Formats: sequence, C-alpha cells, structure tokens
Amino acid sequence: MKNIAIASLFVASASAFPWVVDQPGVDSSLLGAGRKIRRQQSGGTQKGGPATCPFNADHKGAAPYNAKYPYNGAHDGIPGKGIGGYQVPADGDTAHYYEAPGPNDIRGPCPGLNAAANHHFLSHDGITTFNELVDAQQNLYNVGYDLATLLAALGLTLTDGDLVTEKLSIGCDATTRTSFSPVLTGSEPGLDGHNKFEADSSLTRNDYFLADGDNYSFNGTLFGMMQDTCQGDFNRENLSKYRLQRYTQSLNENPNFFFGPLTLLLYGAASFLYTLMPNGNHGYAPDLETISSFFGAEQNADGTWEFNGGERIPANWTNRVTPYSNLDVTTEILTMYLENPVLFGGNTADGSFDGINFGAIKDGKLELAIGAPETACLLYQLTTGQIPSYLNGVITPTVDALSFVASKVSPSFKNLGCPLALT
Ligand code: HEM
Ligand SMILES: *[C@@H]1O[C@H](CO)[C@@H](O)[C@H](O)[C@H]1NC(C)=O
Ligand SMILES: *[C@@H]1O[C@H](CO)[C@@H](O)[C@H](O)[C@H]1NC(C)=O
Ligand SMILES: *[C@@H]1O[C@H](CO)[C@@H](O)[C@H](O)[C@H]1NC(C)=O
Ligand SMILES: CC(=O)N[C@H]1CO[C@H](CO)[C@@H](O)[C@@H]1O
Repeated sequence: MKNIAIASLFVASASAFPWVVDQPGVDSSLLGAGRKIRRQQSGGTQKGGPATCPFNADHKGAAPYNAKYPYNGAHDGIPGKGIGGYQVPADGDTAHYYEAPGPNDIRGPCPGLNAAANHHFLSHDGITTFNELVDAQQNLYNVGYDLATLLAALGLTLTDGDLVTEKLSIGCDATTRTSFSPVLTGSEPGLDGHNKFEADSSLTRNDYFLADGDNYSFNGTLFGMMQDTCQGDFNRENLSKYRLQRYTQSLNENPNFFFGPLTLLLYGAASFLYTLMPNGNHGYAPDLETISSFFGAEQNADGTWEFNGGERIPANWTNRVTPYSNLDVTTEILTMYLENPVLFGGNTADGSFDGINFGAIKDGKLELAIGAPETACLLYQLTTGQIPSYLNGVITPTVDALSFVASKVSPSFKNLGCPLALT
C-alpha cells in the first residue's frame, strides 16, 4: 500500500480562521491571530430560514411499498435485498409516478432526494424521516444498506434534523414540523443549513456568500459549465476536472470560501452522477439525457440551461445492479480527489488561504492510502468526529447525536475496525 501525499497548490499563510484556534481536537499550529466577524446563517427571514419556508398542511408520508411493487424489499428502515437492475418506477405503480412539487412543498440542494420526493419515495412535502431515507435510497437507487443508513444519519445529525421524531427537512428550516419541542431543540435548519452538510463549490449550487444565502437552488449557468466540461459524459475523470474548476472559481471569487472536511461529501455526491443515476436502458452511460432529467435541467433555444420545475427519474430507467456501498463511495471520493488534488482550508480575512488539520487531512492535504483500513472509516468519522465548520466553529456531535449514530449506523461499521464513538 502506497501512501499518497499531495503537493500543495498554494502556500498556507500565517493568518487564520479565528474560530479554529481554541477549538479542542483541532491542531491550530498553522493558525495565527486576526479576527473578522462572519455573517451567521441565522434563520428568520433569511433565505432558507423558517419565515420563507413553505408549509404544506397536508403532510402525507412516502407512498407505502406493497407486495406487488416491492422494489428492493426495504421498508421501515430494514435492509433490503440489495439486488438492482429493475425499472423504477415499475410500470403500473402509479403511487410512485412523478408529481411536480407544488408551492407548499420543500425542496433543497440534493437532486437525488428531490427526485425521490417528487416520486413519493419520500414525503412529497419534503418533511421526511430516517426510515423513509433509508428505504428510498435502497429501493430507488440501490444504495447499499450500510451507505444508506450512514447518509441518512449524516443528514439527521449534521443538519440538526430531529433525533426524537427522526424527521428532517430536505430543504429549508421547518423546525415547527420536524422538532419534538422547538423550545428544547432550538432551530433545525434542514439540508439548506450552510457548512454543516451543505458546502461551497457544489456542482450546480451557488456558494452561500456569493448568492445572498441561497446556495441550494439549481443554477443553470453552473449546470451549463458542468456540461461544457463533461460534454455529455459525466464520468469520474470529467467530473474531477469540473470539481477543480469550481474549486478554483470559489477560491478566486468568494472571499469567504471554505473547503472543509465535509466537502469530501461533495466528491461523493459527484460520484452519484456516474454510479447511481445512470440508466440500464442506456447501457449505464452517465449521459446528458439522464443527468439533466435528475437535475430538472432544461436547455433553452439559445443554449443556456434553466430549472424546469422538478427533478425527475428518466423514462424507462433501470437502476444499478449491485448495491453502492460505503467502501465503493469512499474509493470514488479518494480517486476523484486524487485526479485533481486541492488544498482543504479557506480564504482568510487578509486575502490569503489557510490549510487545516483534521484526521487524514494534514496541513490542508489529504493523506490517505486507497485501500488502507482507515479508508473505510472516513465517512463514519465525519459522522462522529469534531469537524471544522466555517460558520459554526467546530461541529461537535452531541451525546444524543452519538448515541443516535451508535444505534443506527455503528453495527454496519463494527466489522470494519473503525474506532467506534463512545457515548
Ligand atoms: C440521506 C441521503 C442523502 C442526503 C442527506 C443528501 C444530502 C445532500 C446535500 C445536503 C447536498 C448538498 C451538498 C452541497 O452542494 O453542498 C447533496 C448534494 C447532492 N446529492 Fe444528495 N443526499 C443524499 C442522498 C443522495 C442520493 C441517493 C443521490 C443520488 C441519486 C444524491 C445525489 C446528490 C447530488 C448529485 C448532489 C450534488 C448536487 C450539486 O452539487 O449540484 N444524494 N445531497
Ligand atoms: C449562477 O452562477 C453564476 C456563476 O457562478 C453566477 O454568475 C450567477 O450569478 C448565478 N445565478 C444565480 C441566479 O444565482
Ligand atoms: C470526458 O470523458 C470521456 C471518456 O473518458 C473522454 O473521451 C472525454 O475526452 C472527456 N471530456 C473531456 C472534456 O475531458
Ligand atoms: C421504453 O422502453 C420500451 C420497451 O423497451 C420502448 O418501447 C419505449 O419506446 C421506451 N420509451 C422511452 C421513452 O424510451
Ligand atoms: C444573488 C443571487 O444570485 N440570488 C439568486 C438566488 O437564487 C434565486 C432563485 O432561487 C434567484 O432568484 C436569485 O437571483
């Protein structure tokens, strides 16, 4: 096994992220003084906040599965068969046919979950649950049970979904509907919450600070840029190039750019274009017809792209054959990253860039051997570790979050030898 050290693209400067310096568990030897007040995402009338978040009084859960249309057989959070290669939605399963979101339905930064909600694999109003997420990922996309539970747990714990009701908004802050007690839990920002799960340099979403807080809506200009780079083949190599392009753009244009450990998840999300979205009836090619349907992207006569109002499973779509596992996605994350490595860290107040230290990230460089035992634990560590986060200092999982992860996810990871979180 070869250890891979990545050459710096930038020289880390002495000045720093003011909030990191005193945080426990963070090596701040790189960091110096210099404070700047950052704008906080604070709810209220802010984009993505509770005041503007749609409210659908008619909350219906996901369409139930039945014996006639069982898909992978996943229901109520239990493992399904993990055998894909079937058509979704099945012919005749009208309960899972496409229904465009209405003005009262919540949608957010994740095309995979938005499409699932539009097809009633998740609650159509966008207020979903842990079990719906685990079932939908398996039945619709043939995500492996290990990864499905991990992503659902990440969604609930990192974005402050509710660990009692196990509810989560797939977009804006809907605390009144997700929380068992808004007074006790405080606000639960949902998947739009910036720099928890949602990060800068997404494929098709604006950086938070560049868009007045709207980093979750589809941006047709960015989709067009992605297509220009990929030319209708959204494979790993092409998407790695596009990820570098987006990184460079954010670095140059966004004075508050922060590329922290959670952005590893953006490489995972990018891999979904060529691992989860491809259509068996198109020979599993990650082609433009398929990808544009899942993103709800439509091309205008002048060549520009815009949102058509709904992410949709393409017609005649059959899902992947083998389950997409935790190890599969972690290998894709590392491989895509290593094709065009960049520094982890962020732009600082004085206009320089600082690298960070966290786990396998040393001085901004990710040093991890593909196939090393720790590799399998990478995503698990993101769910249980203290993660540097730009706006919120360091995200430290609460005891409740750790015991939630322990009950839902740890059994899958015990055998991998990952250091289990203590609660
Ligand atoms: C419980 C499971 C999941 C959660 C909590 C989740 C959450 C998220 C979040 C918060 C983002 C925004 C990241 C950012 O741009 O900063 C995102 C992006 C994305 N997700 Fe998901 N996701 C889940 C499962 C899936 C699945 C199953 C698919 C694929 C079919 C998918 C496809 C994507 C893609 C392609 C993006 C990138 C969008 C872009 O950058 O424009 N996700 N997801
Ligand atoms: C979309 O992204 C482009 C490129 O980053 C940016 O110039 C533009 O302002 C964005 N458009 C919207 C509506 O946010
Ligand atoms: C995209 O990937 C394909 C297949 O690997 C390759 O032939 C093509 O040149 C790539 N496109 C660009 C723009 O790199
Ligand atoms: C779907 O597949 C059927 C049979 O395989 C075919 O007749 C039909 O034209 C296809 N429809 C689309 C939209 O590709
Ligand atoms: C500043 C900016 O780009 N704002 C955009 C955010 O996204 C909404 C659509 O969701 C646009 O209407 C704004 O112009």
